[in-house]
Amino acid sequence: MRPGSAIRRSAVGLAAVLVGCFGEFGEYQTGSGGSGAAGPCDQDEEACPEGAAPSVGGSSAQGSGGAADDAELCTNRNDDDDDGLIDCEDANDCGGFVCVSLLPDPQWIGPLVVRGADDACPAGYPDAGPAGAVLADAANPCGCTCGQPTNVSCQALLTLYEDNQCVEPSESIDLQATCAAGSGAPFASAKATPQLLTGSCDASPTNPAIPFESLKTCLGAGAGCEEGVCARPTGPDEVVCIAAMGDQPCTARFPTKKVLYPSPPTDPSCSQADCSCGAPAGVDCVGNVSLFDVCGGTSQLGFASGGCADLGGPTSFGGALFAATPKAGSCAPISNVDLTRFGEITTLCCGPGF
Ligand SMILES: [Ca+2]
Ligand SMILES: [Ca+2]
Ligand SMILES: [Ca+2]
Repeated sequence: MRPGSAIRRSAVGLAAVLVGCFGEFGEYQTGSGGSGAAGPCDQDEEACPEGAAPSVGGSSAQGSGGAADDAELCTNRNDDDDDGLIDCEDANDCGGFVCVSLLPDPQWIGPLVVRGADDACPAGYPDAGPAGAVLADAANPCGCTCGQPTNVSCQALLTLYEDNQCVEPSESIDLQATCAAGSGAPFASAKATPQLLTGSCDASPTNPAIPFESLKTCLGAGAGCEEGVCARPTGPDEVVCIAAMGDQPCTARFPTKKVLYPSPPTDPSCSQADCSCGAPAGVDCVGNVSLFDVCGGTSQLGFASGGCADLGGPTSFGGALFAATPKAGSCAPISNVDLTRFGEITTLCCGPGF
């Protein structure tokens, strides 16, 4: 029985594999983190025979009758028991583990589970992944809000029909608040479709007092799978993350983004350049079309935008305008922050467990 040598060997092997496979993640600590004084079963549930408790949060009690010498560890990318089978390939020893394909490309590592900075890593997720501080409820330390839309104007596409039920279009005119000349041709019905012409919102960057929380991640990523990695199932209630260096977009599988800062930014110094607003959306441009004999002349008739207006017989006009009183609407805030100015950040993308 050489439990100490088993742990030492697996830790060294894992360190080499992680540095080689994950490149920039080589800085993260690898290995089980144990002293080597206890047997594999005491160090890490992976060292025990599998199959009884395939959940991260589950008990580590296996009652297997003691540690095997050089037992297979299921997430260390080594063939620990020298039977030619690595991690998930070693089905007898790693039966509670599954092959999962979770990583969008090789720059990501995972699966990771998140724990408090001082908490222990759970069984099956023995290795230290990225650690640092995250915002409790956002990815970005600079807030961005948008005021109500201002300088809003609307136009309407006026379509004229020869019939009286808006079936046979004859011509179309863009109408705004100033009178546009008409062709003088007769028509029997009309429809005005309003749309937003101009408008904008003022952007307000904020530099809020943000609660950061310190966390660590625990990596469970073995080998022996044709696709993906060998991992202990977490159960659906566990939050599982993947991580990559820098500011990265998240995926549909792991939609919740957290930016992991090496240390909490004490002074984000958010400025106007960090925040802008999208075009107004949802503005109600409903209004009225007025038809004139000539522009500047007397109003001949009017109708509301939206539906078909039956004008009660052949009608012609020399000028028309659209008057709207735009209401409501809002602009989406756009963050322009380059998060990398806060140091060597890591993106965590998190989603439900498996
Ligand atoms: Ca192994
Ligand atoms: Ca093996
Ligand atoms: Ca084996």
